[in-house]
Amino acid sequence: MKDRLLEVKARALESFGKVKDLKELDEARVRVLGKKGELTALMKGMGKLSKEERPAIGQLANEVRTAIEQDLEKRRTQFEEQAVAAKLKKEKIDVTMPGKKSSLGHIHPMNTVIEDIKNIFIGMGYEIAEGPEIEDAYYNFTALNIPKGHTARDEQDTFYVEGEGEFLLRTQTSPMQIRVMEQRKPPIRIIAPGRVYRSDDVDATHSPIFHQLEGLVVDKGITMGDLKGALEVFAKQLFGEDTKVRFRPHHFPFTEPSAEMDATCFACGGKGCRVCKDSGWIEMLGCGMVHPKVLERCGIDPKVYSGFAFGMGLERVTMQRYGINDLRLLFENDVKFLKQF
Ligand code: 2U9
Repeated sequence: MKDRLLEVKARALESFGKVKDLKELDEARVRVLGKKGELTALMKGMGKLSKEERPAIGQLANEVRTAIEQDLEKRRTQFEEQAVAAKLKKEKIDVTMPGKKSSLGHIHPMNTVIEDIKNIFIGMGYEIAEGPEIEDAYYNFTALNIPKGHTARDEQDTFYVEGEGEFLLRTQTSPMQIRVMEQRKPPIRIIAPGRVYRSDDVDATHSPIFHQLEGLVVDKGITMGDLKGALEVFAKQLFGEDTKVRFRPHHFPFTEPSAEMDATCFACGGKGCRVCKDSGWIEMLGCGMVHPKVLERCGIDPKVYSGFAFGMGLERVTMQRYGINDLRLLFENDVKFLKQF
């Protein structure tokens, strides 16, 4: 029995020395210490020993078990330490490496222009009015003195929405101002920025979806002088204090008299350059005194109140301000283009 115990111990320690990982070590452990293990089987045979042999053999058996368990523990620890070392090596973080730069986003140039223009008019006491993009034809045309049959109402210019009544995608933000005049009595000072729609094919200067900003002032004693003064201040604050403006007679159904306002080219100061096609002037917006019929239809007495209004295309202003020559760049979302701003 003594020889067999020593033989089991030697064989066990030798087999533990050959295993390659924790799994194989556990399999070797079971072969020796498991229910059907070699040492377990030997220990079960202890009952056959004489009373005189049992104490010495029993002590040797315990020494053999202890030696085997200690060797197992030593190797288990080695494998676990190797595993930790390998993990640390694999997941090593070099804290001296430069951090990954998270790229910051950029505000779209259109949004910069919209915020700048809103802030200029808020500084002059205007409020912001916003409203639906799907509009009733009444608010988009009739209330603006654009009667049925007017070319602006043609389908080749306007997106109509199928269904009850006559609904469409608004072609200008003016309907919002009609709604305000119906709901509030003067004094009114509002600007209405927003997306508008016209049936146009996309090219360098046209898009079926574009952005407009319109303004409306209604109060007692408002004159064309107030219009020119407010819009001159606007142009100077947007394009610089040296900017000059001029007004050219024009016609809109919703204003009378009407005008178009040009500003001196911000790129050349009015000397003439490629941006302004050597004219020295850039067309900025349309404007005029609100037509009395438009006031009347909203329940505002044109004999007591008067007002002025203006409207501008925001893509146009953005392209002028940043020297962008193709409208499509503003909505193709090319990051290389947008990160310049
Ligand atoms: C009400 C009464 C009058 C808004 C105005 C313009 C002149 C104008 C165009 C500029 C370029 C539209 O984006 S664009 O194509 N607009 O020229 N808009 S006066 O007049 C109004 C608005 C609301 C109740």
